[in-house]
Amino acid sequence: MTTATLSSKELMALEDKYGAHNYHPLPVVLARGEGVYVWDTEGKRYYDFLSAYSAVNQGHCHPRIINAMVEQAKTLTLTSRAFYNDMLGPYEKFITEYFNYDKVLPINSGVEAVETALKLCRKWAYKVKGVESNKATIIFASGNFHGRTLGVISGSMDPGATKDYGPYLPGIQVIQYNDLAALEDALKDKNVAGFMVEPIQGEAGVFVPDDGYLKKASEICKANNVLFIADEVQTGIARTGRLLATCGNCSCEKSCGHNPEVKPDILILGKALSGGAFPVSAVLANDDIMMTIKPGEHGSTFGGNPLACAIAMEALKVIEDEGLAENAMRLGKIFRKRMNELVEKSDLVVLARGKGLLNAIVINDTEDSKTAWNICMKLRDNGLLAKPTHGNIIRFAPPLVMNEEQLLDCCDIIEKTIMEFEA
Ligand code: IF1
Repeated sequence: MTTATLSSKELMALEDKYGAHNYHPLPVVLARGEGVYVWDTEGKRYYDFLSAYSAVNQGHCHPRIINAMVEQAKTLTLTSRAFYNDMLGPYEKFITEYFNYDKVLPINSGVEAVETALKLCRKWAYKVKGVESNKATIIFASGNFHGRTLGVISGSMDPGATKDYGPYLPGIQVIQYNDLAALEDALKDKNVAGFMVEPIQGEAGVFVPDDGYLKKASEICKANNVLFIADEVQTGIARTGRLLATCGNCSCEKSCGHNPEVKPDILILGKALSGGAFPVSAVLANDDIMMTIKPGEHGSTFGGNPLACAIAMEALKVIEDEGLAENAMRLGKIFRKRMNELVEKSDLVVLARGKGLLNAIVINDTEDSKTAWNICMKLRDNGLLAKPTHGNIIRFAPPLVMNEEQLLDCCDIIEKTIMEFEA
């Protein structure tokens, strides 16, 4: 099937010569994907344990999503929002009912949705809460990752993401993640308009907060008339074993967004909203918040385009029809059990953590060591692709269409690789 005439080595050399050096990829050149698998240019098959940072939850090239994409691409792709299009209304009705919000603001990339949420929060602060002009503050949590724009990195503590990009946007304050007292304290300032938080911090190394943290944090926000803004770009769409990570322990079977443990005032989605087929993101909120933005006050050429609408609708239907949240929940438990056994057996792996199929293992070495990277190279050789985060942490996030047999096979590969490495 693969028709590439260039070798992996040649293709990597092209990227090195002609592309900006803003990435340092694992040396493998992928040419094809299907379900839980990807193939390199030489035809070697791998389990994908990154899923494009949880964008490919529905699996690579899901036939239903690709079909919706192709059919819509043949019909109408872009009108801009200067005119109506016949896909946007149906999509908006579908997604707002799916997640139980009054309104959606459709946009493209994850960070654009985060920016949209920040702007919406500020608008609400001035028009509804009554914060004095230009005084609004939004609270971020330490260790956050919300994307790459100047606005968003202004709330980042990661030198790699921020260094030499100043001056930064004012009106952002960072508090400790997973610290309710810090939140209570920050919210004493009447100019605080919102609290932006990832239900599980992905980039920080799959850091799961204490049970009850999100619920309590949202209650503190409510009591102080502050918007609770959930960035579910990475954790959302079934990844953590629920439709949303903020669904907590709600037992609603369909889309547990109908009866969540925590209901964010503003919900941010991206990545798997398209199953990885196309950049599609969304901001959801109720009318009292969303209606503060008027015509001409925010937008994007591609936001809400018919192609994105068709893809996202199908991608969300696949999540439900294939029971991917339940599958992620079930397989996640098996995976962590196996990884915890590995922690017992191995001196190299000190900790396994996560929820659903968003997991990580912590390697027994310093943050600046190459050990995790070298393990990922060996995993690659053994047919499984994963990437270190923060030096000594390896994130494991396979497509949610994985079955138990495949998962056990993957656990064997990881175990074998770690044991080889120790030997
Ligand atoms: C890269 C990390 C993951 C996100 C959350 C917003 C965005 C992201 C919670 C922005 C994006 C991506 C970006 C990607 C790497 C990846 C990542 F390691 F950098 F942190 F997933 F863990 N909110 N995360 O995780 O979405 O604009 O990229 O669509 O290469 O920067 P985007």
